[in-house]
Amino acid sequence: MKELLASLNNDFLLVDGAMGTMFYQKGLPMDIQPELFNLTHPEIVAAIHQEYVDAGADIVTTNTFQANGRHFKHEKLSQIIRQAIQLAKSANPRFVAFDMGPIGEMMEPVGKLTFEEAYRLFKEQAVLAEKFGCDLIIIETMSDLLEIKAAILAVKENTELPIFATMTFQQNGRTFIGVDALTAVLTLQGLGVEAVGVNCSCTPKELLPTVKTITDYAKIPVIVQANAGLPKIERDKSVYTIKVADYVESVIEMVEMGVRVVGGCCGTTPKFIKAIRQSLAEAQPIIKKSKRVTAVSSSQKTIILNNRLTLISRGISPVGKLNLENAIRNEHYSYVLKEALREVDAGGEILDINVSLVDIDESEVMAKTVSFLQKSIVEPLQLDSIEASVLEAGARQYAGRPLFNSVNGTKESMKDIFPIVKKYGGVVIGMTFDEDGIPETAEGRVLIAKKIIQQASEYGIDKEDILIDPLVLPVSTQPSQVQVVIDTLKLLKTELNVLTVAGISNISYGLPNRSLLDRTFLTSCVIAGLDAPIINPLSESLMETVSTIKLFSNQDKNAQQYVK
Ligand code: HCS
Repeated sequence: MKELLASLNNDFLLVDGAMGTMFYQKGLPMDIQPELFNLTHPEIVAAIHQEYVDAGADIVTTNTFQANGRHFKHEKLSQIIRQAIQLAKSANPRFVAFDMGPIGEMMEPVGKLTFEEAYRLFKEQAVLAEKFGCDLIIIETMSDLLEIKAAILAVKENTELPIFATMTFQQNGRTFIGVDALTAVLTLQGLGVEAVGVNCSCTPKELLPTVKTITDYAKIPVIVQANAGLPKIERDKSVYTIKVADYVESVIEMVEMGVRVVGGCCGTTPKFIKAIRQSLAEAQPIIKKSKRVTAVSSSQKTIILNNRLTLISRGISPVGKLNLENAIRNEHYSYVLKEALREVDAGGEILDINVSLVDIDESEVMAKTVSFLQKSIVEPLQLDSIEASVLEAGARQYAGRPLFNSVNGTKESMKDIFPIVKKYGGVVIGMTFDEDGIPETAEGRVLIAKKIIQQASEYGIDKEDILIDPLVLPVSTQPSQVQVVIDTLKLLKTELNVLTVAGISNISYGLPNRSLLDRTFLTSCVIAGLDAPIINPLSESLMETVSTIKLFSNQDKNAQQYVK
């Protein structure tokens, strides 16, 4: 493992090319599961591995693309995986990667595969792969962020194996179920894989824009295994027509973008791998500085919160909403969805989900709510609970990069919440109070913010993955509150340069004409440095103010939204 990680961090790693294409070229029958060839034609599988090693591949990939429990009973699966790893080892490569492809059935709601079942099947494979001695796992050809997440968690929670994770993008930059490259790279690297990237589908040239997005945002090594294009039928035979030299030319462009793990996918052969090896001999690995942004995602949409006003919708919270409370309690998720849609249609860009009610299993309801809402809602979700177990239940099944609401400066909260934020790779809101309560001064609140950021770094959480909440108390009971919040926001910007979030309507509790107070407060906070107000987007007057702020801050180019 150490040798692999050292090469990964300092050098190029060359992965092999296609396996299926090689079977086709060697005339093996195409109407049986190719994973069975490990048992029926071991000499051919071994010879293919050897050809790739001879061509210069550092990593050979086992013939196990769909060696999973959906296709094989456990006993047979175990035999196949054992033999596949032995055959790969027989070629004496530097590293053997266990190949883990999609289960072969669509995830819910398009198909019937549940997250738990996918996890179970991936776990079965991963445990066998580690037992029989592979060096790493390449999870590949994934289109669904939830499926690849199930695979990553299954490998990480049940083995010690490093993971390279690749998804398959079409020329339009999305997987065939709609995941874009930015969302994929942010979500997958958040989940703690060792390398992230793309494989299959397009030629390397067609993949260049997708790869550019990935190399721009990846904090970890990037892997690309492109196809030799799409096959054409010539004289009843399927052929790939791209020339090796053209393929390698685009690979070199990718290397210049910072890609350091390359290999081939469908249509590529040892000739391609040999040519890449030769071209890498003259290239220098580029260790690129990635763009550091604060970003949250659903499976189809990433919001980068830097340099813009982002509206977090109060969203799904039963407080003061009896119908919603009843719906959550009785698990009427279609009602919950209806409420959620009202909020996002009104302009909520990130949707808060809070299901804390007495007498319910909050974790279970959080998981089900997230699962249900994300099938219909494109906006990223903010998981809201003070319980780490509830946040984890939501994050586990979330197909994206969640916003966690929240951690605070108490030792207990940081100890409980940070591991969840790190494991599931989200962004977290840090509330500026601790064991001693809420400081009365801006300086006191900023000190807690510093403590939160410092402690988060011990868990490997970067500053850009934290939003600080200066805490808003009602001005009716805390007359100096507005000034303290404004001063805290200013200090958070000047001293910590951190992004900020605040619940706007807390200011007006207990007073008449709340909307006027909220609007005025929102404007003042944004001028002081508030990035992400938590608001009720169904309040028309507040949304009018938002549109004014967007116009004045030049986020509404040519006043297009304002004049609507
Ligand atoms: N790695 C497999 C599947 C690619 S889509 C193969 O056949 O080479």
